Amino acid sequence: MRRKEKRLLQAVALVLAALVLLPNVGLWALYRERQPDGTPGGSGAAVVPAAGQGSHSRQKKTFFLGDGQKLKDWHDKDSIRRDAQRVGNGEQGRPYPMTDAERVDQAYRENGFNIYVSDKISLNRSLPDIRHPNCNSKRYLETLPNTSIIIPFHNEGWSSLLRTVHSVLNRSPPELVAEIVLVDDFSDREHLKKPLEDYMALFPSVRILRTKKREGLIRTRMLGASVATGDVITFLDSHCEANVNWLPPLLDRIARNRKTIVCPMIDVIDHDDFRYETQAGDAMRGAFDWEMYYKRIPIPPELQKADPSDPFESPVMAGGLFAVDRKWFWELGGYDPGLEIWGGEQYEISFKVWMCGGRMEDIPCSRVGHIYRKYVPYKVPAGVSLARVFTFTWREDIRPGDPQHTKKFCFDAISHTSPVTLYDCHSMKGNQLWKYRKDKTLYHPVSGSCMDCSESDHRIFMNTCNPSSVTQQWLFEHTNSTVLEKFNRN
Ligand code: LR7
Ligand code: MN
Repeated sequence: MRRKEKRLLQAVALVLAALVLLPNVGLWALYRERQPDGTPGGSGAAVVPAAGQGSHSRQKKTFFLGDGQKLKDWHDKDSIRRDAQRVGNGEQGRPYPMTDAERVDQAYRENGFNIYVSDKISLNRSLPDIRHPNCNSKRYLETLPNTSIIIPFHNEGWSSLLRTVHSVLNRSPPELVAEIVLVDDFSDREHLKKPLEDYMALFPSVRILRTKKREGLIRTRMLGASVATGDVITFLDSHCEANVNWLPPLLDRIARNRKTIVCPMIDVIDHDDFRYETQAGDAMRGAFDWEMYYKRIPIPPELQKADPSDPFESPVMAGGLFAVDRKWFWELGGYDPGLEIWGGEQYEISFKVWMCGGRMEDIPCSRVGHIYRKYVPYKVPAGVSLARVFTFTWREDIRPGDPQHTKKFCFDAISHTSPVTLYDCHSMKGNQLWKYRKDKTLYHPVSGSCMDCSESDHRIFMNTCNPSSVTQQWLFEHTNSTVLEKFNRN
């Protein structure tokens, strides 16, 4: 009887121990799954050197995650060494010494950046490694998903497009690049036709697709995504330069959690002299203002990572440069195909990923340069509206016109007796600030008067506030009563 009990106890203890300790099953696996971050992006903490490989060993070290997944140093040391030795125009991301002849307006006209300068810089130019020093010692999963790299373009410059492709081929482990898909959005420049096809024939991993009419960047990206064969799809703009070891840190995060969309840090390639540098303030979170304009705002101190080279969450992405698990992209419904030409899609995908149980991260150890144009060079077909796709209707200025608020005129008043005029909205309140009052008058704090309507000719002007005057009573339709009540209480 007692021996039987003892055996039973032993068996129970064994099962419990197995549950706790065995990799990939039981409590440990459960615990791992519940860590929202997974293990830190290949950083030292959860990593132990494999047995028998002392830290002084000169050979490539193998590292294991706690559950036996191997980690490796993905840096291509040879290519880094070769890059470091390069000299010449624009090498090491240095500014090209522009001459007056290159400074002319004509150089910018077709692309919004200086194509003369771009043409003078090697397609294989070297870039400065401006990553945080900790990135040098980060290890990523030895087995990573591969990716299709999708590059939409419309009338892109020859050298800027080719440099994008070259930088990807030069700085990505070949086994991780399933293909590069160039998707031409109905360009009409000659160099993007046969010459591009002949050139790219030299690179077996590059495919060219073309839309049948001008689709805009969103549907063009979707066309690329629809033919992609990689586990992951990575989108780039057509005037980018991938920096050292940019790809493994992105794919590693997706391998650990397939619902993570990851963005590299976007560096600035100057549109004049092509120097390569970080954006002002470098690591910031994505945000947007009341006009739906994309902004970058500092990370609050309490959310800053102990190691600034670790991935951090961002509410919205800049839009053009990111990697996403291919199946997850389609589970999210891709992009809304009704989005025209340019804009808005970065919010759509960002909102969807957060609302559907995914997450979005910026990856400081992955850096890609982007040419920020001086102006938009391409035409938007007639009849296509680029109106922002989302609007917030509650403001303290008043914008008459269509309900989408695409017209940017506001009611403006300059004095306590002046006519009410329409003026370009400046969003700085002041003369365009109106207060809704309980007595249904529209009060203008700057002039100290109310909006009035003349009974004879219906012109609108400012007048001393008189709540009992019928010509100062305004009917508010579609009001947000919660906001109004709160406002009136204060
Ligand atoms: O009709 C078009 N068809 C296209 O194929 C218009 C553009 N394009 C291509 C174009 O060649 C380029 O490769 O689409 C890509 C993006 O167009 P850009 O470079 O004119 O746009 P941008 O750099 O000003 O735009 C930023 O915001 C856009 C909003 O729709 C997209 O999300 C871009 O991808 C995005 N770029 C970035 O996020 C890079 C960082 C800049 C920022 C912010
Ligand atoms: Mn761009």
